[in-house]
Amino acid sequence: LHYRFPEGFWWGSSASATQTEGAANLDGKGQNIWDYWYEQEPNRFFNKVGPVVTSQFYYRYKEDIALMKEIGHNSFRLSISWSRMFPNGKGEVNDKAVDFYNSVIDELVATDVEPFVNLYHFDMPMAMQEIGGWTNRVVVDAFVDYATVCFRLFGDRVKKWFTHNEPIVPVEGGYMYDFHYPNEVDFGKAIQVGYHTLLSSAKAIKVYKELEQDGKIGIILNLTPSYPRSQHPADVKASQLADAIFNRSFLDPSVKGGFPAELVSILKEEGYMPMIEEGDMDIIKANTVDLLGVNYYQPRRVKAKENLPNPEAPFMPDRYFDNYVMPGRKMNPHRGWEIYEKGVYDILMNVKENYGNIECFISENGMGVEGEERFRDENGMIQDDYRIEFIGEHLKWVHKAIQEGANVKGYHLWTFMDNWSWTNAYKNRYGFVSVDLEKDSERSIKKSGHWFKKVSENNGF
Ligand code: BGP
Repeated sequence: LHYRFPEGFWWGSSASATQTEGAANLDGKGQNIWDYWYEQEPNRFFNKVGPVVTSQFYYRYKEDIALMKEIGHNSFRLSISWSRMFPNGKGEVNDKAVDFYNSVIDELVATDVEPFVNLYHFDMPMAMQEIGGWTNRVVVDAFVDYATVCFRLFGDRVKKWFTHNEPIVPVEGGYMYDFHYPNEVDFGKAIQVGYHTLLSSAKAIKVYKELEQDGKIGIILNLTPSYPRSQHPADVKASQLADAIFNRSFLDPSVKGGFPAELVSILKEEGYMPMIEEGDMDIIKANTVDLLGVNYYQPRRVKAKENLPNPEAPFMPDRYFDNYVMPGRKMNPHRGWEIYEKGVYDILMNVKENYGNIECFISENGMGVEGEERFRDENGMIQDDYRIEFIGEHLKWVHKAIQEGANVKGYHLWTFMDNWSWTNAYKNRYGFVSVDLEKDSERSIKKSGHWFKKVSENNGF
């Protein structure tokens, strides 16, 4: 073995409710923003495939959990659907949802696959969006009530909780760059949404601690390490600003209990400070995470604006920097994302050095590929050697970070099985397990799944 990982390393994968469950209008589930958006604008979605056509985890979770075990998972992250638990976002809990999540959790525990449970994965209940979603503080309290019910119902068996997955994404997608509902471009709302999401996380953590359930609670952040085009001070400054806006905006308050000073000063200067109530900052300060999930897909390369920003134009971060495609980099052509394996090491070392070496793990990393069916061999197995290479090359850097003292506890691939992916629907496939939509969602383990089993069994490769 060249790369041996610490004893008890978490090997597994992650997924989310909207992307895998299906049964989107069954058993009392309320609509969430994805169900609604698809109903309104199916053309936005690749091949017009909507969130009802997913991997049918709702019906097939037993089979799926057996497959997880078969490919060496000792842990798996799922999300609970807020709108399944509370069809109106608040009020009466839906008993059928409670039964479903109880059964899933029991099955995972019985199979020795530890459940990691996330509470919010981009899936705002429509009833809450109608009153403004995360722009409205009432929704923060509704989320905390929902979280509290989940802790009470499932906390006896779930010992790893997460408040949010990639909270910057609904900010960017919903209020800056038009790829999540409500797809408005409004930087003031974007900031308020980001702030309220973070506050909801701290408040949920507070409740969790008060319940003394003997588990850990964290947040999952998509960290995109920022690299300047050159060492020219303008490029370096642009890259630092991108880092403050897209990484440290959530990383600093989640781990250190306060917002980065650069971010606060630019928001003040631009007149975009969110509404903060008295006492909020104390809650944020006192309720930081125990555990940090790091999703890593791609770096961010940044250069200074060639033309100075127009001071009259409404503020958007990209008024201060340009994203920069570095020539000659390895790309994933299906997703248009750069593949830069060392980025994962840079993040982990940054967490070690600047964030108190908090316990962390890779909570997502993966490679979406279009048209994988063409790699199916005569025995029906998808020969995804490119995925094995992708995972292996990232794991080498994770291993190096651990050797150098980073407190990294596990690696979860995005994702367990091919699933429905926001506006990209089923275009890019990410799973260890393929889902054949033509054949009643038949599952089959890809070559990478068999490879991962060995990695997990040997605790290295
Ligand atoms: C992350 C999300 C996942 C997943 C993944 C792949 O941002 O947490 O939900 O979708 O990215 O991205 P995509 O499906 O857009 O290719």
